[in-house]
Amino acid sequence: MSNRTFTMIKPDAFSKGHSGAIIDKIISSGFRVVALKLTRLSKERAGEFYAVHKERGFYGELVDFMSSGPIIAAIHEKDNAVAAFSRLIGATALAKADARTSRKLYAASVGENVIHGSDSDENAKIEGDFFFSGLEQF
Ligand code: FUP
Repeated sequence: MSNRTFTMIKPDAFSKGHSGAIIDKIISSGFRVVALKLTRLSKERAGEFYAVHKERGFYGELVDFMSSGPIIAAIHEKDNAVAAFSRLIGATALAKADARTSRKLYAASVGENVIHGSDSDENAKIEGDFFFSGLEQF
């Protein structure tokens, strides 16, 4: 089991003023910051990141949304990071998201859901590499 996961704090978290509270929760829950940057995704890069969903009906909307404003991309470290982080942010289906998770508190819909968390160790590595390189030094 890997101890790293990858996250993006999404454009809706910024436009609604929740990005600071979301980061605070991540850090106070014991996730160390391995790498973190404020950046933006072009439509092309957003499409590439979510390429696995390109046949889905929501793909165009997802790409437009993810390229609509700033994001924070980060790699975090903690024991059993992928599962622990998924619990912290709450389920994609909001009806199933636990109380006090960032998604339950701030998400407007299944699409505008304020934060991404990797769903497997393999994807955490792929997604981290999509934004950061040369992390061997950390
Ligand atoms: P997650 O693992 O929580 O990021 O969720 P998924 O991989 O299932 O979906 C990726 C992104 O697609 C989600 F962040 C939101 C978006 N999505 C929709 O917009 N509509 C849907 O019906 C399902 C997912």
